[in-house]
Amino acid sequence: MSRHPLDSLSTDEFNRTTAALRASGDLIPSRRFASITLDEPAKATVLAWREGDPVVRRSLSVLWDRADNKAYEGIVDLAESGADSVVSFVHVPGVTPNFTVDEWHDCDVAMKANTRVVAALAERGFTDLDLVCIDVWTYGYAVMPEQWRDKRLGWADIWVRSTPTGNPYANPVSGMKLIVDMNTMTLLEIEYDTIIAPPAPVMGEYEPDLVPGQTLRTDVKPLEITQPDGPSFEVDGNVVRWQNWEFRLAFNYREGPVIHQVKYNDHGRPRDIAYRMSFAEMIVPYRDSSFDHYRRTAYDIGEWGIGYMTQSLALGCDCLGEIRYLDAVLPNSLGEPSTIANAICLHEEDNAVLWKHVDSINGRAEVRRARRMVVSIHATVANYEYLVYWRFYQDGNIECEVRATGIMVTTPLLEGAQTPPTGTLVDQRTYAPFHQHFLVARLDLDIDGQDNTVVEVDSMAAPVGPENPYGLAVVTQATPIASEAESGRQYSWDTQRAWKVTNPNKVNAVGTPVAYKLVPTAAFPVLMDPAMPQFLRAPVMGKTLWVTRHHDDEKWPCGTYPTQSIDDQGLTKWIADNEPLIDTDVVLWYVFGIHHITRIEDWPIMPVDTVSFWLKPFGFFDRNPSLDVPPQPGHGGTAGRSGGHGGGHVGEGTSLGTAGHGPSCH
Ligand SMILES: [Cu+2]
Repeated sequence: MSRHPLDSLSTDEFNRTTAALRASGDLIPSRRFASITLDEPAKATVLAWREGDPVVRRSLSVLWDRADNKAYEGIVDLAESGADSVVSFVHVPGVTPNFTVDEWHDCDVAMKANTRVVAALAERGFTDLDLVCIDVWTYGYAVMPEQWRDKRLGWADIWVRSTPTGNPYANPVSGMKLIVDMNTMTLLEIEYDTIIAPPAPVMGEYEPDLVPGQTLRTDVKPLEITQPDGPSFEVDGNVVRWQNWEFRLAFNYREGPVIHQVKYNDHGRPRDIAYRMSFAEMIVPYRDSSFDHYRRTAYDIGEWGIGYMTQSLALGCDCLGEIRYLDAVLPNSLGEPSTIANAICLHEEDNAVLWKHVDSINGRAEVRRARRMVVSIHATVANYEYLVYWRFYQDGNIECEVRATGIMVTTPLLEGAQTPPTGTLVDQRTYAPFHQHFLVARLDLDIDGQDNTVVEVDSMAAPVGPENPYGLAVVTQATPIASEAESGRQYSWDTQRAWKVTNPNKVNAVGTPVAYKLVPTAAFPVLMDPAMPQFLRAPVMGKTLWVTRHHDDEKWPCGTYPTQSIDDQGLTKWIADNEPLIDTDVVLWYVFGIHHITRIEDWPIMPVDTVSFWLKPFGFFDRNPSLDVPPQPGHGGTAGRSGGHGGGHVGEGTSLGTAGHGPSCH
């Protein structure tokens, strides 16, 4: 039952898609599905749609043929009558669709059954294949062996765990890569380094019973989060409503969660903020040219799909408190759907103080606690995990946080060898190479409607002169990003640069255009020659922010098919026509992530590295929009007597703990 044009495909719709393609003769036994997803209706169509209108449902399938490696795109119309039809089925020349989870597992099985692989491992002393993990990756075209560039080609690392439940990524089999034809699952070659370091004596375990001498802390007391009356949000189909916010959730194999039609109810008036927000690409170049790592540039969204990698979440472990979960449904490579139970976590969190002031004269304290609404997923991409949190705040802020955890890739060194300058020594004779995780957030913001202008705002010191005799004046300079020729903006620490998405047609109470500000945190430079092959595939990495004019078909900044790509078929192509960007429907592409200079403390499992960016109202509201947040009922305490400017002390010489039960905080 479809209720809205943006609802993700259901189990039934996946099944009907494969049935229609089989009936039409397009799904022959040699073909596999790289993906099936909602053929998302055009933005204009969705915005014109009203409750009760007919819902057009179409699926988009990407298939490839394992017999001849050709790729196809198929559109199936999922008619309300049930009379489904294949609208189109076309060969897409010269592209390689994303790799699938099925192939990752099939490759592991096939290589362990290969006599050459078994013999090569035995030669190194590895005879228990149950301890071996074959971890297949994809390539960029330029680093693929020339003779196999026409193949669906994988290259595989080999890892060996120390015990059956040990860290699968603790012990690399260094200097040896398997080159695999992924269509036939045949081994084409074993590539060897010229000099091979023997396994290093590492302690790579994190499960307590495997860590020698590990005892667990005994001073962690229970911490319960309860909401006796339930959470303050409601989930209505795929729509979430909470504290003036409303948005619609979707999920697909590639982006994972997609947040649509974000609105804020401003005193009874629902106001648009975003049409669609998601992660459009992730590029992880390893910045180490050694044999083990030069191929290692991962596109976890375009090559694999973080939707496919999304894990079921466990209450009390992954999420704490009063949780509502949404399931996700995705197909395997045969087109058969299955459900990821508890894929998306929805919950409220306390986030300390929202606003506060203590009146120094009369001692009155007014304080509000902050809450945020969180939408989160966890994706496991082989050795790494990415935890994604979209957070909505009571003051109109939106925060997008990503936490990286999991296991770093490591390499053994030869006895007595220096650690290369491209990595950090993390254990005995073992280093972890530097790498970067570039995430590209696609932010189709609509600030009070679609006609918006992006303005780059720099802070600068005004010249010293009669108007500014002490050189104290700081001014801001706002420069509109006028057309796509000016797309590709760089963060500037020196000017504390930020970008505002303004609606020049709508003003706030003081007469300035309403806006939201993109606060550019977690940005870092690519540090790569733009003529190099991995840069040519993903020039999006080279700038902090790109702005484009909205087009429904512009979703993937490194191209629809970045797997085995030579060069960019995305952003740089879209901006080549230099479309105007003033007072029009703009899309922001924010590039952020983790510049991972590896640490010893990241071994053997990384405590989360946390990065985020913010979207903050900037003249969107007429004043602090959270004045209406009620005080905490029945609790609180006075702040004690204030000691003047910023120097207050709490309580009166008693312990801090006794100050809490005085008069209420309102
Ligand atoms: Cu990392």
